[in-house]
Amino acid sequence: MVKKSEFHKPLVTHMYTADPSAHVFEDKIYIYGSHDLENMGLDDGKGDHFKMVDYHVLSLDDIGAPCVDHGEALHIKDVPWATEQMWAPDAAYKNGKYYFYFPAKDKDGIFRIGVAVGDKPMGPFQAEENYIPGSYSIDPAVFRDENNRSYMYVGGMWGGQLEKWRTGQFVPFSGEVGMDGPQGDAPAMGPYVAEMSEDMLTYKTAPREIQILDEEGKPLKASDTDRRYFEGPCMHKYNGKYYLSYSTGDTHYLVYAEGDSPLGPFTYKGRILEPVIGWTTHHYIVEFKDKWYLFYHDSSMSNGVTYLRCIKYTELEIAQDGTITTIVPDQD
Ligand code: FUB
Repeated sequence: MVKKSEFHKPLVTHMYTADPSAHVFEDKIYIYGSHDLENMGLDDGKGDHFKMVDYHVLSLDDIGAPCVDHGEALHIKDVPWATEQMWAPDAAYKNGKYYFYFPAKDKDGIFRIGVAVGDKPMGPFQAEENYIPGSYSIDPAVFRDENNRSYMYVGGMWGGQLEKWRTGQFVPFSGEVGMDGPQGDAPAMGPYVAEMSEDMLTYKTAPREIQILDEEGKPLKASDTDRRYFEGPCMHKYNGKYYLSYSTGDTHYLVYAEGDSPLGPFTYKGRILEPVIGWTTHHYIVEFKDKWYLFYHDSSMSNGVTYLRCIKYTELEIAQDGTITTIVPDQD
């Protein structure tokens, strides 16, 4: 079954926002996302036109309530190791502290994942001196399981540099964007997952690749661009099963896969959101007051400019067996 999205208004209109993650802290929904800036540049296929430099935290007291902008929570000038491109972030809470996770390029132009710590869900956050050792690529998403173990999912193809790490070492792009990853019938790359250490500041285990399988138990192929992983991982748990959802990038779908462990493997299940206005699609799935919501973005507020996006949300229908009703976004 397919349904149309219900809430299709930008969360805020005084600035461009993107890449939402959403968490229920202190009985409100806090939204952690990117802050898009005008005049960021031309699209070179490597994502260089996304030149964001800071983050604002947003919150909703309730569904349908006005969205509050809590102001700047972190700026790149306060992150000692970062040089540019503060992309999709996430946040987590543990033992009285809030942890804000974000990707940025280091002094060698390599995407790393940083962490900044605060006392309140809206920040401000104090960045650690260095990035998380052993971290790379983009789009961190942290999931805390019921046994209190936390996992970080990361990875973005092309501009997000995931395929540069196929050998375990950073290998610069050889030429055309998109040609350094697996091709044709070869297994597509998956996102990477690492368990977080007790203090939430480092990885307890080295990042390892997640397998996403088709209905026959075979790895999705690189050529299967409607279903294979591209970027923007998110993890939610429903009735004891784990659901990895993500963007398919150049085919512009949000899709999901089901598994029995937070480490995978996962089996492809279906689509969550049909393509939105704009190139990128990025989301987060969160439960609030016994209902489920999809936070996502599109480029409607800028009439389609790829890097000028706005965060929106809508209710998600999830059946008892975990099946998610596909949403068709409003095209305005
Ligand atoms: O905002 C920059 C990048 O665009 C994000 O990291 C990706 O997920 C895509 O939304």
